[in-house]
Amino acid sequence: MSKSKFKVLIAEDDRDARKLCRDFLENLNFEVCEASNGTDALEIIEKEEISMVLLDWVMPGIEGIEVCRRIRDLDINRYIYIIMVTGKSEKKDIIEGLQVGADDYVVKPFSFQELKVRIMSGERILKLEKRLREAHEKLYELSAYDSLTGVFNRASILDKFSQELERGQRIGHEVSVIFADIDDFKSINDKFGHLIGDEVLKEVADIMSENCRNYDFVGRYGGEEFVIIVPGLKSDCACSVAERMRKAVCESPIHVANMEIPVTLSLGVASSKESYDSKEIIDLADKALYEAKKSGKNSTVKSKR
Ligand code: GH3
Ligand code: MG
Ligand code: MG
Ligand code: MG
Repeated sequence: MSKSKFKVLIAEDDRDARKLCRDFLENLNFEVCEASNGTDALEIIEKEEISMVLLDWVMPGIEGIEVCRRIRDLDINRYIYIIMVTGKSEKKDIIEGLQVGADDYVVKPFSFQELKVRIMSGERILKLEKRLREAHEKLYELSAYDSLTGVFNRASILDKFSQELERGQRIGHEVSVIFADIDDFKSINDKFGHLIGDEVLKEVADIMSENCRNYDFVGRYGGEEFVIIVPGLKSDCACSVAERMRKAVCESPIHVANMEIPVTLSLGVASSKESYDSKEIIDLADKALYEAKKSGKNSTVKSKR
């Protein structure tokens, strides 16, 4: 049988009981960690990717019930399945254990047969949770990124822009935006075909991503238009970023399918100095871009408001 992907923590102060549980879990192919008190248990949970905890109640220092409470207060993006395994067997104990967040409750002395089926039921929940989390991540990717170029799509780049504007306003940072449009892209399509045009779009998106900092955001606004959010930069500095991108694109032809395709960009830059309204700033960057087109393309223009 292959090793289970889930790591189980045994939090139990009795050494012999811990050893018995470890052997038992290893026989079931789980990866196992041990803690002999609540403090160590919490430390391990913070550091390691623990999926399930077999949690004793009575332990020196922080007791199991408090450990359980604190696990549920953790800000983590996966589920930890908790089985209280304890000598405390009164109804009120069981109620309290489940109330603070245990998923299951096993009273000592227990049979390993019983523990096994309870662990299996926990494993079913964990597998289900993992599948849901992965599906959720996949959906997020599909909904946030442009499927052709891999950069943010229009909706999410506008979202990022609003978030960055809000953050910039809060911490007193200017946020600049660059609007970039491929020059005469229609004629690239006409001359080389739509599929080659698609490849050019991907290459241009890659070049733009390579030429900004990793806390900048590149997005496809539509067709052959891109938006780059540059937080913390005044518009003059953002113009330098825009110029760097422009030069990186135009200085050597783009290679697609053994062809060399010369590509140029026109860019417009505006910043939060002019407005804190995202639509207004984008409109200003768009107007600057229009100026760049009017004055002969392959250039960067800063908004002059
Ligand atoms: P300008 O320099 O004024 O920007 O001229 P242009 O030809 O780049 O601009 P125009 O708006 O006339 O044409 C844009 C073209 O981009 C037309 C459209 O077919 C093409 N386009 C839009 N989206 C895609 C896409 O996903 N793939 C490809 N291959 N072409 C696209
Ligand atoms: Mg104990
Ligand atoms: Mg264009
Ligand atoms: Mg355009």
